Amino acid sequence: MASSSALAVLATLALLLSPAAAACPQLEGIVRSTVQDALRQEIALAAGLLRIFFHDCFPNGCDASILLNTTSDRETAQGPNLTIQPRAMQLIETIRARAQAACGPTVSCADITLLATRAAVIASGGPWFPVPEGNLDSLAPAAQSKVLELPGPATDSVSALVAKFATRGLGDAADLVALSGAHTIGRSQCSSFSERTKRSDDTFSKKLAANCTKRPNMLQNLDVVTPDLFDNGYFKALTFNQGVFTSDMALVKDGATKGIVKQFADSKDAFFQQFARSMTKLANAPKTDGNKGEIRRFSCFRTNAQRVIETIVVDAVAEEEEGFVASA
Ligand SMILES: *[C@@H]1O[C@H](CO)[C@@H](O)[C@H](O)[C@H]1NC(C)=O
Ligand SMILES: *[C@@H]1O[C@H](CO)[C@@H](O)[C@H](O)[C@H]1NC(C)=O
Ligand SMILES: CC(=O)N[C@H]1CO[C@H](CO)[C@@H](O)[C@@H]1O
Repeated sequence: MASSSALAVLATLALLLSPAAAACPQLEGIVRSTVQDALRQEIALAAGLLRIFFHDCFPNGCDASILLNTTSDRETAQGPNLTIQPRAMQLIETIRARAQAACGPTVSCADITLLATRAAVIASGGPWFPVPEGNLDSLAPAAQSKVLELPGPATDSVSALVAKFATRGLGDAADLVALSGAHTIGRSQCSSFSERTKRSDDTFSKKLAANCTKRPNMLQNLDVVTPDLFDNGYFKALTFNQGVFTSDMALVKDGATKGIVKQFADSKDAFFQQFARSMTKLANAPKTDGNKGEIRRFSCFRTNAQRVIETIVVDAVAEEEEGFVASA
């Protein structure tokens, strides 16, 4: 009796804590093993997932709108998009297919994006953080005006960045500094920091420029201390003036943020605590029209309606072709 009511309490707690886990008990294991296997093949996928998480949640809340890629208004064709990795997008879709095979269409691509990003942070050595579940998948890409509000690597000053982040519920300078700490496992194309290397002539900038001249398509590590490990090496590098982006260097120069950079360089725990808080805030970024949408059932890359239209078109073409063959 006592134990069955204890079980009931536990079951209720589990429901409260995690609706997705209740709908699909295998989900967590599927996410963890798929992400770990993928990172063993290609460690840069962790940075790719973080990038997708950020670019999905910042414009209009976490709704997997960035993954929709069949129409010309897709977000990956707009603005600051060059660092969205197709293979990281594919990893999210692979998890969706596996979760759906195990549990039916119970988990959205938006939730999978959050869970996969957290799994990648943990697999790289970083902290766990709570994420909201039950996010629905959007029926269309986010408006271009919202996508263009994403911060760029080169152009924004610290005060402009803090103001931008504040519009998404991330109003503390510590949020900006901690989320920039995702660069601890980040990679970048040369074009994203050519501005910085053109304007500076210190040894580090010269080395960056020389590497890019030699191999223009290389991916530069953003944490030059411990590139594959989620730790506070990025902040240590900043204190040696070895930040790759102009916006990285600005953090260690600006009065509003340099003390926080120093604090995180000195204490991995301080960084992890703030990073976890800020990631949860970003995962709860505002959605203009509330939590509206669907659970994508066929692919994270298209809405269910698009799939139905495509199927009708394909069937119609197939019938026409059959008719053609029959009459030939
Ligand atoms: C959408 O993205 C996936 C993953 O990158 C890719 O495999 C697919 O070809 C893309 N589809 C279109 C229409 O661009
Ligand atoms: C430039 O390339 C060399 C050789 O790959 C590498 O060891 C070095 O760390 C790179 N420099 C920077 C600043 O990343
Ligand atoms: C990878 C990708 O889709 N890049 C696009 C980013 O957006 C610009 C326009 O802003 C396009 O020209 C690129 O093709």
